[in-house]
Amino acid sequence: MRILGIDPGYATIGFGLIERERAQYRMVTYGAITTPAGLPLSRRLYQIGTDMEDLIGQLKPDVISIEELFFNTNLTTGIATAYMDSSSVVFISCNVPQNLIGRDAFQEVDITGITMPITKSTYLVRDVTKLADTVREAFALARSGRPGPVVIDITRDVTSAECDYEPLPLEQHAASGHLASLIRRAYTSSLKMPEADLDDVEKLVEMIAESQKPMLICGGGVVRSRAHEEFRQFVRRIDAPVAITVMGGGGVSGRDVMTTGMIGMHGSVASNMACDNCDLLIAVGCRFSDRVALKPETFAHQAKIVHIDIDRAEINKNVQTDHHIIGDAKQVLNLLLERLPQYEHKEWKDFVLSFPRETEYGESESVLTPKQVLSAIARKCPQDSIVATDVGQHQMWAIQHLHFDYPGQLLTSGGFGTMGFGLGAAIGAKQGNPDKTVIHITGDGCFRMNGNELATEAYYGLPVITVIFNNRNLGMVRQWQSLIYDRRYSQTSLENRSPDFVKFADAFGLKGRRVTQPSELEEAITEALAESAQGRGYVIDCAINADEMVHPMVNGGHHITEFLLS
Ligand SMILES: Cc1ncc(C[n+]2csc(CCOP(=O)(O)OP(=O)(O)O)c2C)c(N)n1
Ligand SMILES: [Mg+2]
Repeated sequence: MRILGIDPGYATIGFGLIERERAQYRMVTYGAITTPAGLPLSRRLYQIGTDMEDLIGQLKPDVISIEELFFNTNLTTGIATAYMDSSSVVFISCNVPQNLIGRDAFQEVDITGITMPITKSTYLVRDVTKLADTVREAFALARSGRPGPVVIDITRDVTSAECDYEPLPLEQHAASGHLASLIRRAYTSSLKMPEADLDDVEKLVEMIAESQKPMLICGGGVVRSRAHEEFRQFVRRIDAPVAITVMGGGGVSGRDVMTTGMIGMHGSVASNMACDNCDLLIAVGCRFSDRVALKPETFAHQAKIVHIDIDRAEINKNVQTDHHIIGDAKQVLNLLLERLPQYEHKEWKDFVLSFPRETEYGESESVLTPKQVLSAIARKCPQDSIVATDVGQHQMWAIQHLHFDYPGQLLTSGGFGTMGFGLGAAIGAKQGNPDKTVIHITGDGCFRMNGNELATEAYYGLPVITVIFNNRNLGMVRQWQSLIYDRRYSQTSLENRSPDFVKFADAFGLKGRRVTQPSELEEAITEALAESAQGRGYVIDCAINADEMVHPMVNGGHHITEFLLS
């Protein structure tokens, strides 16, 4: 942080380094190993640490993660998660002394080689005089253009070497050292924010004028660029319905009357029908993943498709488009807003909004349903609570039924689908947002992966309300086995294999409650909120039916309105 010339933001660090910090790691870590609360934060398991950093990264950029030797490989899942969801995280790893590099020394691993395909860039620092420059460059790279992870691997001798360096305030980094020449030479490099082409903007203005049935997709780029206000105005100005991708949650309020909910595999009928019938589809900061553009050849087949994205490499990658604008979502939307008159598309909107935006699941007084759990959370918890999810059916239910109002309110692993992401994410979110209630929505499968991080939560007093959707199954996989594989269930049942989650919480000194009836929900949430206000986490284990499914569902590779379930 000193090298970066900024206040300690968010930093986590492995145990070993904390111990060695004073003696050896001054250059890298001096003043950096503290959270805003002045806490050094260590984690029990290194992979979950990367999720924490990713999450803090989703909330605020510039996260630093420092690891040592044999933990390096444990970072890879977290790095891939950050890469797929464009989180700006700098990972600093420590390798063997440079005279041992390439000799298969104890715990040596070529981490820069391993992580090259899942980072924006990697650095191996063998010379302490290059360290300051490298750190500045790595942070600039992680933050700039399309955000993403960067790895700096430092040989052990460098971590204990000393040299003089010139502290530079953040504003001067771009003009210093190697970074300055990189930026000078950059043409389209991610170090340079692309400037939107005004002709491209004008062309889209014309296309909007010609459209009778426009539709928008709000992607993760809107969230990353914090362009939610501009996006809201854009929606109003062209009077178009908006579908939201998983990563776009909070880019436009899920409560907004113009939103049709999620699009794609588990998209709402309204979103998927709108996509199928629109004459102009404008996707902002979305990469048309296979979960959205399930069958690219027929995706939005009646529409001209326009892609607004910061990353040129995304254009025409998954879906063939008719027009594109390269640029940061906020900048492009502002340029559009300056040029666009007010439109009205009442008939089209009425048509789209006549389809269901949310699945109506039956309510029951005796059996707990996922919708009842989520409705109780929405009713009882503050509206601005941060929600971190794991991966599976519970993730889809949460995204479908909880409505997110601002960027960073939903924290989830979209691109990589990393089971076990949620708890680290939630702890990271609480650390960065001590005044907000943080809810961790998880499944019985995911919670088993990193549940031991309750220790971190309890030790540092970072209270998270964990809500387990306990269907005694790897439910999402079971759903596929039910619907696509003719009920040939294999390796998805966790029946009689799970711990008692309430006792599990108790083992970490946290309270919990098992809920089997709808009537017990409110009391459990009330108690959880009271515990959370006292700085203690809480676990609610909700027993739901194993046969609950995520509706709607379109099978991968199929046309977007070919619903297996509606
Ligand atoms: C590390 C990892 N392993 C496997 C998968 C495949 N997978 C996706 S969802 C899922 C089931 C998750 O089970 P659970 O946490 O109980 O959630 P549920 O679907 O039951 O709500 C699995 C196995 C994955 N995404 N990540
Ligand atoms: Mg489950």
